[in-house]
Amino acid sequence: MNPLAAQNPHRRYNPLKREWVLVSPQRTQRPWQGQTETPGTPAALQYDPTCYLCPGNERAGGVHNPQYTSTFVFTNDFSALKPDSPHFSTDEAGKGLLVAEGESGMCRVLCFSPRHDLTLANMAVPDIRVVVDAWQEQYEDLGKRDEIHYVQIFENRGAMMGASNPHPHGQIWANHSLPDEIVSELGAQQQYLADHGTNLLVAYREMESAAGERVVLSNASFVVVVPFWAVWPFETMILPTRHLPDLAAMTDAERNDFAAILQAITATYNQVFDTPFPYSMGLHPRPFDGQDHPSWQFHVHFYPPLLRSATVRKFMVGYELLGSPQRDITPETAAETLRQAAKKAGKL
Ligand code: H2U
Ligand code: ZN
Repeated sequence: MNPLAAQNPHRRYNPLKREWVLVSPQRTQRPWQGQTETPGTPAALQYDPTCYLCPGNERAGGVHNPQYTSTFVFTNDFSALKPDSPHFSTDEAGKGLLVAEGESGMCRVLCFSPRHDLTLANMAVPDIRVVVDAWQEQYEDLGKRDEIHYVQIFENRGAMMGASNPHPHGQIWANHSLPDEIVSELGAQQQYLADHGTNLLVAYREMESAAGERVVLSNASFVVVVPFWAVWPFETMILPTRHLPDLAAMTDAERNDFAAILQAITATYNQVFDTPFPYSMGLHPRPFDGQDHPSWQFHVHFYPPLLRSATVRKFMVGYELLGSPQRDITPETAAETLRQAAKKAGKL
């Protein structure tokens, strides 16, 4: 990394979204008298009679969960998408200004464990492997439907990220049109392959492994890096060590390694400020639209909001809404902090 970048304002290019982020390392000492958050506390009960995700309990609408003993998936009772939603397209007066399209799809909730008090960070790796298998089943089950072209698997962790419940769970939204993030990542990866004859994220992972300064964790099949272009203070990506389009293409050993790296990075996050670390996390497999997408590389994004302590979060406001995203601590400094946390967590 150019030493000038460690001390001076600069912008970094995100080749995966073809956007820029402003980095202002000289700003990390500024005082904070603004909003503080209540740090998350771990759930204390193994079974919570008031939790709508615990086994046997009643959900909205009066359905009872089964006495599940492993993972459990159900259709979201408040789905944002419906499978039978009509397809239509409107463009008022043909001016391209008032454009709308019908959108169909399905939303599901996946409980990672019957235990209310667990999280990915303190689940056993073989139990996370069961979650990985459930994700893969969902990816294929939803993706193979004609009306589904993308399967977005994600987890909101912690009240700060809008998670409605501490019970370990994630969501799956599957829909007909490709979401904007996917359109943007797909376009960039296709263009990169056309221009360079190599996969963007495969080449990027190789560079990061060789440089080492932004690598947080790794195992035989996956590497966790703070992306060179990270926007959130402790943002990370999980990248495979070989070209891997989606979950279905993972070998048995890779699924175990994927489970292990998920456990390691979430446990690492919890050590950064010694608090349950909130985040939004999501899997980005290739679109499931009948095309091959040779340019696409499977990856995972972690977007945690915390900035300098358990109670001070980063806000995406002002210049970030009106100009471009901005960060203070450099990705290299964040990676060093995360490596220290990984050591504390016994993962390095
Ligand atoms: P989040 O914690 O990420 O919000 O996910 C929980 C989901 O569970 C949320 O999308 C659904 C909400 O719609 N839900 C049900 O499907 N049934 C319920 O009884 C409550 C919540
Ligand atoms: Zn529960």
